[in-house]
Amino acid sequence: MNKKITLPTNSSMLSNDFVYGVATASFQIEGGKSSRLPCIWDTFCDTPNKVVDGSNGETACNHFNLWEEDIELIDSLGVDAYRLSISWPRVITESGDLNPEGVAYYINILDALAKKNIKAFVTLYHWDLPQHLEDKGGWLNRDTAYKFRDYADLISKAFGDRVYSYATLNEPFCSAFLGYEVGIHAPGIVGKEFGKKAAHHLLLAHGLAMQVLTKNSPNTLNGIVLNFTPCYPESDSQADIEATSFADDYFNQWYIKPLFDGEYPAILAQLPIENHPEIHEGDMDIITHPLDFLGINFYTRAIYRADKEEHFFQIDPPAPRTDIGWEIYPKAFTELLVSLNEKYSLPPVYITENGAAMADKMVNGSVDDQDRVEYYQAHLNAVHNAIEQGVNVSGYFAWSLMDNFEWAEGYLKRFGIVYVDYDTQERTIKSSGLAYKALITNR
Ligand code: GBH
Repeated sequence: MNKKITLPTNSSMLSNDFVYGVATASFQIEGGKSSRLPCIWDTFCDTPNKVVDGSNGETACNHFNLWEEDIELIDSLGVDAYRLSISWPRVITESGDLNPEGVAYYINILDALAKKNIKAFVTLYHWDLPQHLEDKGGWLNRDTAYKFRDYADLISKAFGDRVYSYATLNEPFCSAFLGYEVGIHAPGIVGKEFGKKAAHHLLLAHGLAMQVLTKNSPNTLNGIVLNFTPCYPESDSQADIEATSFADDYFNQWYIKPLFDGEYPAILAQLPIENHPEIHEGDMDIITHPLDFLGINFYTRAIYRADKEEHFFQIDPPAPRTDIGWEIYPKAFTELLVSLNEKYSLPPVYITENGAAMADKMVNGSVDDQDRVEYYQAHLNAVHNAIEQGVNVSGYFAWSLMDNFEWAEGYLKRFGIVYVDYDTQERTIKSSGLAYKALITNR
């Protein structure tokens, strides 16, 4: 039985102004490794026992060579927009100049999208830091923020008016915490003293890039993409509630509060001094640069209890879960959007990622992923409910266009609405892709 994705007939999400898109990221799909500089994910993949299946981004979905047919595929889904990221090590040389071949690659993509009237949502940093910058300390080195500004400056000038929206960073939480505190993402650095320092340099990089984007590209929607995993207490005991609030400040509010309020959450005072970021005078003014939009990525929630030694303890997610083990809890999506809207004066919000890994089976040439269709249905309803409660949501992107390199999970987890056979590089639109297309085209 083919389930449909439906929304109430009066839903603003059925307006033609609401932007529907699909999203990808450079390292996860491109391959084409030999024509760019090495990045931290190349190094991480080459380090034993970091990526579950021992894979790497050398070929990925071979989008570096197959981009033309992939744009036909995107167009065939009827979407209004495509969110892609630029590989910094593909477009900037080690001496900091533009690499003309790398730039031409993306200009061809942007021009092909324009021909099809597909809005380009460009993310400048989706985790593929040039390795030569990591060799000088990466995001622990304040100078990397200025290197990022220079890259944003050069690339936005080169792209001219081809871009609809720029996001500076994708999910600085992941770069800072997963990359420099627990080390499960590149560059794999471990230590509580590093995470918040990296986070501050990332946010500084964001603010500096916003300054040049506003100047070079005043007509694009310029902003940032943050991920949120809303925190819920296991019980209504005071101790569990306090532990949960600490976790929320540490993982979620840490990245949004400085953007709007110009300060980190008050729990900063409870962190040992050696774990503090190094904040220079004027940094917070740079970080609070006004945003044209806020991108929000949502996948799941997390449940916490109080702990004797640590500030909080995250319990195993209850069922139902996706194939990557994350709980399916769409209500948290509505509650997140409503609570952010209460706490901050938000610019228009775009849901820049939402989706699910499912254990897809290719049977007789098709993938009937009704579980993923249900996930999309429930989460689109959740966005609709938030809009009903006053949140200004302007668009929604499915993560992901196609199955791809799922970071530390390698190619084992599939998030696509299009199936990828990695042996043949054949793409097959899944039932979820067809249902998404029907929703968009029948508006
Ligand atoms: C995004 O990261 C990325 O932008 C994208 O590249 C990636 O492919 C996609 O999502 C899918 O992973 O341990 O239960 O508390 C999302 C990263 C997902 C990190 C949820 C925190 C918490 C799950 N976040 N995760 S749990």
